[in-house]
Amino acid sequence: MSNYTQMWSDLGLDLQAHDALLSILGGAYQDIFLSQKDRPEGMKYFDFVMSEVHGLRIKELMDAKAQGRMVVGSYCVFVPEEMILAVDSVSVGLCAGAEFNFEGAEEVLPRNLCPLIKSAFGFKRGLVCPYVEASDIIVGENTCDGKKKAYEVLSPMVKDLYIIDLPQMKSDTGKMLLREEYRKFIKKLEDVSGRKITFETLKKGIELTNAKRKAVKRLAGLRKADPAPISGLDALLVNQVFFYDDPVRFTTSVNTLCDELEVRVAEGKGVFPKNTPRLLMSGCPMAVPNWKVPMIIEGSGAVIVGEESCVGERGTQWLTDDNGKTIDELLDAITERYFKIDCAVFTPNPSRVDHVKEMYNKYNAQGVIHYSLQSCHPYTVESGPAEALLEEAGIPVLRLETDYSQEDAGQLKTRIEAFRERIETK
Ligand code: BJ8
Repeated sequence: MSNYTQMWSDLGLDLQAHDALLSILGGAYQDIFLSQKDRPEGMKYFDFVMSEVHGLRIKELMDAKAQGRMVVGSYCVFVPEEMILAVDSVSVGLCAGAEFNFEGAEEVLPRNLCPLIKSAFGFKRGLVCPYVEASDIIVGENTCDGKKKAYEVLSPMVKDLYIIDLPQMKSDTGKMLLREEYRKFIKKLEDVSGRKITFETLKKGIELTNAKRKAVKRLAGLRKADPAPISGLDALLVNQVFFYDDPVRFTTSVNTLCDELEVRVAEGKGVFPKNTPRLLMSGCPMAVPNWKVPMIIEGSGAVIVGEESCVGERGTQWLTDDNGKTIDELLDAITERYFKIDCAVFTPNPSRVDHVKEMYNKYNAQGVIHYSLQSCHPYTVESGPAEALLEEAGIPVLRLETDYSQEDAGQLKTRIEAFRERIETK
């Protein structure tokens, strides 16, 4: 990596802590990703992105800011990237997936909060995330109680925290609330950026975001093949980079990767032998660098063939209809699109289980691993009924609840191996 010390210092990072974080990340990446066999050549681009995730990409953000563009950070797939692009701003995902500075987080938050929230606070309070520090606006959202209340604590720590209120039920009034909130969000973006959203810029924002989604959907479709042409770890990485990278470059790179995978599929080549047990992941999002469970699964002789998650298909499966003729019609289409997201904060939330079933069949999976982060009430509570419904439909389920530490790695491995044996003998 080039020397970005001055840039990090200008952003106010704690350089020593940041160096320590990068060194842990680099080591983990080497062990988990670069040690995989028969990786597609197209993953080299994503290796490069990860090697420069706090370097070149941040430099790009700083260059964009110098040209008068805003950086907008967010923690949830309910924040419409289309709108951020429509004011010529840069959208970055901020969800943190590492157990870093939890002591610092626990000084201002309860200990028994989900690790995703604690990680975001650990990064902020430890001054190690250049994305947070580069953000002109950070967008929070009223989803789970943990995030909703934690944003109150975060607000005085950041430059400009804006909250989108979200409905909790898929009702007509819920949809009206979402539409109104998105209208207010447009106003906020316009006020801070000093740019007006026009029909043309919003349509362009939709097209760019849809292109990204189409590319990752194409990648998902290729994972139907047996042998799997790409590991679940690498596919997860692509879905993680989705939130950070330049949208046009990301789309091109995913499509290049897909071109290569199409050849692999045609030639019957894969990263695991044919008939390797195939698993679907479902549950909480896995933010960078939360790779623990996929690493254990694929190290245990199974392959992950899909992710029913916000870092995965829950976040990307729907396109936004771009046929509207006015800004209002485009806003309606955006609202329709986002209102379909079946996050467990909604009650009831039946379409999520339907989607798991659909993915299970589509990707020829043999079992589902339901993944909940500890203290995540929405997904942990939903996991029981979800398991019952899936098992009733003949779909084997393993429910896991874990955090970002490595302490339970041995126990997880034992349970995952037993589950793999169960689906192999089915
Ligand atoms: S749309 S899943 S990205 S809220 S894991 S913080 S729910 S306690 S991340 Fe999410 Fe948006 Fe929903 Fe998706 Fe709370 Fe659970 Fe923690 Fe979570």
